[in-house]
Amino acid sequence: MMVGSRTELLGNTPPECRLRSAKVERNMKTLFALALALFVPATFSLPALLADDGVALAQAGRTKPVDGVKAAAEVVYPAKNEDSYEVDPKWKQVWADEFEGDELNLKNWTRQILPDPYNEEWQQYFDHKENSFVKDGYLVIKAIHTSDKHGDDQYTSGRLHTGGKHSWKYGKIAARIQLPYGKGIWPAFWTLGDDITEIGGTTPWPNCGEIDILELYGTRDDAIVEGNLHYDDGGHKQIGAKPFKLKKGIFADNFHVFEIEWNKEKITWLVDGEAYHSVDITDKAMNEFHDGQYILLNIAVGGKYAGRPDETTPFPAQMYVDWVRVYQEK
Ligand SMILES: [Ca+2]
Repeated sequence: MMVGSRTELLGNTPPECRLRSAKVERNMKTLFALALALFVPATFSLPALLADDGVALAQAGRTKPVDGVKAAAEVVYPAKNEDSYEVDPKWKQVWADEFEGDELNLKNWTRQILPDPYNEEWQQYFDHKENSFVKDGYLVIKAIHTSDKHGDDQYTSGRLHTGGKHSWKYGKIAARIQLPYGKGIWPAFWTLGDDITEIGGTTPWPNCGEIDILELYGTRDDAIVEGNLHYDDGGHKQIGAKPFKLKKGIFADNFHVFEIEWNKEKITWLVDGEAYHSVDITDKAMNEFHDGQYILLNIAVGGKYAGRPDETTPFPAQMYVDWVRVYQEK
């Protein structure tokens, strides 16, 4: 999910300056694009000029409309497919939240408040109960469009984490999730090092390590998920797991189980029990992945990696989480 790219871009300025700089930089970009638009031939479209590099790249990679995007009416939350998850007896469950009852268990989770997030994302994270709540055995996260226009700060969303409450080193970290979909929607199930400065620790990102168990970029393809590792090796390093593509339909159609198996040698990513990628973590520079990590769940909207939502994007974007479980080897 890339926590720290704002810091990376803007260096060691105090947080307040960084927030302001990011906004000022964005406004300057817009003004420049508007001024330019007055003088360039009509073959250049204004939206194309306004798009930042990440979006331009994401769009350039698309040679045809996104596969499988459906009208909101065709996707039903929660889906009714049965939970057939089974775990090998070598694993012992050490923690779980099954999301029973009517309230989010605050002994497990914190609703993070983050009104000006990372990666030029457009949503604001709040602790509003309409953005994250427990109902009928599910944790529901909703990204809500709060105006009739698209742009920065026009959406509220939920970002939940177990930081400061529960973290784990090694094991199997799994969740059964029905994902949101649509252009510019970027849901994730992921982990961060439990000593990260963001929650009051002493280790800045990416030195704390980040394991993306699941990311879906709605702008690219709602049938593809991917995993990523972020760490420090004399600067930010990233290793991407090869993407996993569904044979049929999109991830929003049904619940799927997303998980990693993590030991001192490697991290393996699985979808519905099928292992699709492994990364060796024995390199000395990857010490981040031999320490405690806590779990996060969120829906981002827009951003330089995920593209921008528009009138084709269904809102609210919804993520239903049936359970999150952590196992360790017996
Ligand atoms: Ca449940």
